[in-house]
Amino acid sequence: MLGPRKCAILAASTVVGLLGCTDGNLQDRYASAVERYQAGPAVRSEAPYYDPARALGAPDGKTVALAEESVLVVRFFREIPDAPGSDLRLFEVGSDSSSVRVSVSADGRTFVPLTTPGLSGGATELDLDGTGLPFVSFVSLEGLDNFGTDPGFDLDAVEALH
Ligand SMILES: [Ca+2]
Ligand SMILES: [Ca+2]
Repeated sequence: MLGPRKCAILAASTVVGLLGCTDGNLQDRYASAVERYQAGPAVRSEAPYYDPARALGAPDGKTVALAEESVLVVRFFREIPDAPGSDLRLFEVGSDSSSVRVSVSADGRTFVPLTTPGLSGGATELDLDGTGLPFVSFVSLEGLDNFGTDPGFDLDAVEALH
């Protein structure tokens, strides 16, 4: 009974898989989906920086404000390995001394904190070394302050370096 239906689903997912190949391979260099988003109380829901999709894709100057109590989890549709040196790069716009706590996960459920916080004013490189995870696909960012005109850490993009 399930046979034909399963085949149809497999065929459909193969098509999606082919179309999604650009997302799953080399071009999936930047976070491509919002897994979870909670805006802190300092973030106004009508403001442009409320939109977490602004953290997806390559850096474009459009940011989501990760204010105090904001949590954003972005996803890569591939495994980012812990290779020698830095493995992730955060792009932040502005220089208001904001910071963000970063955690990573392979499965989207168990997150391991990184010792290096994301810091405002450009790019912060992060190393998976020490997390015990051979690879990750999820990056969680928690806002720690409300500094700046757009409150908190102004996240533009998350890049995988390998
Ligand atoms: Ca590394
Ligand atoms: Ca952006």
